[in-house]
Amino acid sequence: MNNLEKRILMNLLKIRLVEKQISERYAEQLMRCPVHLSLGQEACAVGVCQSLNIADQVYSSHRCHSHYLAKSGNLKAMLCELHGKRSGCCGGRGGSMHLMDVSVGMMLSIPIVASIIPVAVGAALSFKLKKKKNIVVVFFGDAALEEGVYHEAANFASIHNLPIIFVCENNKYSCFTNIENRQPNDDFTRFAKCHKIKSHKMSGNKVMEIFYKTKDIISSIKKNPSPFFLQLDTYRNVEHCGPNNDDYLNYRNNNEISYWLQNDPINLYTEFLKKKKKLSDKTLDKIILKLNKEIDEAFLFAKNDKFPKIDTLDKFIYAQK
Ligand SMILES: Cc1ncc(C[n+]2csc(CCOP(=O)(O)OP(=O)(O)O)c2C)c(N)n1
Repeated sequence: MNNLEKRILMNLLKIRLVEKQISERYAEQLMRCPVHLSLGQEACAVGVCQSLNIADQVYSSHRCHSHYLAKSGNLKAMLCELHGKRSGCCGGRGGSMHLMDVSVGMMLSIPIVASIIPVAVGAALSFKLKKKKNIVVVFFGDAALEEGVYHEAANFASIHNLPIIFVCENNKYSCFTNIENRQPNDDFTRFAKCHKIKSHKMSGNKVMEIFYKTKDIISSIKKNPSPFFLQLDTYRNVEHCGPNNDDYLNYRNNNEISYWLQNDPINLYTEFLKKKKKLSDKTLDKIILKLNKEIDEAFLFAKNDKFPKIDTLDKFIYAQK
């Protein structure tokens, strides 16, 4: 395994293992915020973020754990945030849907569907005005395209040739409603073409392909600044919101579920490495053990951290000067 392949593997596994532990520990009720897990969607975050520099910026939505971790967000600060604790990345006030770590370019996550998109476009405008060569990436789900503000922001980005990649993680569902009941087809590149934005639709479960595609997009944006729309088709393995499985509600059929589980992004990648004789089961077990140790320590840290002080309740409501 070369360094890049190893980094990608570590990132994929870290997101998977952190979220597995969140779902296993959730019933203890120490984490009291809702959680929208990215299990099954990890390759989108890792493939895109591995192509970015630290000064490139990422913006995200309610399903932001994978983006935060893929952009190297601090794990302890994330888990403290989920526990509502003082050392959380938002001081314990935001919870799972408000992850940010400005020190590594993970700028902001907002759960109001699509509302992050114009904020990210504003950041791209700022890069342009300051003549910086960096890129903004905004991650959102397929339902965000059904909000008018996506179109307003995309139009602005196109007119002003802004250095932004719109990454749509299409997991086919807006909560429980399938895309077939919401749209005439699932090719969302049409929502880019109408704004004269270049676009591409591909699998969101093949991490290396996403990585190389994003690299190409970035080098083209750096030569000739303009927005790009990337549609990544993927699937969430668990319920829309929460740590459990809600397939007993029958809004997803068994064939569909088993197709996507057979195409799990992490299995696809580990199988690829094993086939090339770059990864053995023993090495994989070792990596998992090491990551789980780091994750256990971070959970313990979060558990032992203090809650915010009550007299700070009305602080931070408005930006501090
Ligand atoms: C403006 C707005 N409307 C409704 C909601 C409630 N809501 C939360 S998540 C969600 C579905 C989002 O689906 P998508 O954007 O495809 O992302 P996914 O959850 O599939 O990752 C909805 C409707 C919301 N948060 N904001």
